[in-house]
Amino acid sequence: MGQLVEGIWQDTNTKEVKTDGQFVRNASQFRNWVTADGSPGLTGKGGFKAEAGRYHLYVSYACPWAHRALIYRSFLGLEDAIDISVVHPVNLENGWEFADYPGATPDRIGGARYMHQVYTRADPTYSGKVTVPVLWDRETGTVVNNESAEVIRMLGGPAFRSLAKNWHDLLPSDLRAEIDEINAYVYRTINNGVYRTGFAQSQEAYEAGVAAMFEAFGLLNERLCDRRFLHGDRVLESDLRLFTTMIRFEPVYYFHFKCNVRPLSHYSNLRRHTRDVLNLPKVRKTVHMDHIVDHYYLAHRRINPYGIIPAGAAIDLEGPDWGPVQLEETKAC
Ligand SMILES: N[C@@H](CCC(=O)N[C@@H](CS)C(=O)NCC(=O)O)C(=O)O
Repeated sequence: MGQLVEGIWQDTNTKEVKTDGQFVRNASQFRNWVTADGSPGLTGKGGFKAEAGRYHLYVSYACPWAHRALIYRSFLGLEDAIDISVVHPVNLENGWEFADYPGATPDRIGGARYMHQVYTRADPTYSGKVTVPVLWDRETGTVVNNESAEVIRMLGGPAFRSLAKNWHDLLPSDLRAEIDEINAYVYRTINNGVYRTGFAQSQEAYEAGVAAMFEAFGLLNERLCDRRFLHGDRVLESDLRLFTTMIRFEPVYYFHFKCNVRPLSHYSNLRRHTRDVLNLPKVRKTVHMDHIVDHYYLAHRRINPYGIIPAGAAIDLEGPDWGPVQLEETKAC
């Protein structure tokens, strides 16, 4: 997949697979925060004041982490305040690229051909992975933050509140501890768990990943017996973070990452939760299944060398299986 080494792109391994075959994700490096007055946020330096039209998001429609940011932008009505550039879904030896594909765009800030040029524009000696999403600041010409968990806290937090046309509190303070706890568990077992399973290079690492994931499916399925969303009757941050993985589960992770202990339909409340979130109109318009399917099956050549797309990946999001949930389908346990 490649990475930058002191500002030079190299098509080399990112060393995220350890000697025991376990995939361990590298930490994101740009960790500044946009704040209401430009003072420093939780980490990094200050100078990033929330202003309409100043910030830009680089995303892939395929990527579950970038999808978090896209959902926040749509859900909160930040489209006019924050514009986007969308990469081609198939990142090969040059990493993410701005190229022709339905829905993809040029680099709207600097006209780069590759995403790694966006990183070196921010830091000419950057070393590390070139990932999306990236929150870019036009004014200082740099990356503010490339960690999706923090980007969504910024977009949903006080800094952008006055710029959001449809502001909702997705992180109510009375539920904050519970949300943090669920997020950490879902990240470990599901969001990152699918990668831990799919990128495992030993039987033991694969089995550990898949066992933890399906145990989590069981627990969440039970939690969702008597409530529509993870914390009750309104969508909150943890629902949206769970969703970006679960919407990719049937078409991609089940086959491609061998997350196939049981079909998702076995976990009827969890599947219903995914449908419920999908059918929020502001969420549905952020889901681009063509980008998702092409990315995983065509870009991950090490685990799918011939780029064969399995027949079961053709999921019809417009069909009855993924339409709005009828009340009688919400089962109490
Ligand atoms: N921790 C990052 C992870 C982002 C990430 O890994 N994005 C993937 C796409 S799904 C990527 O850009 N990968 C390119 C690479 O690893 O070279 C976040 O959540 O923002």
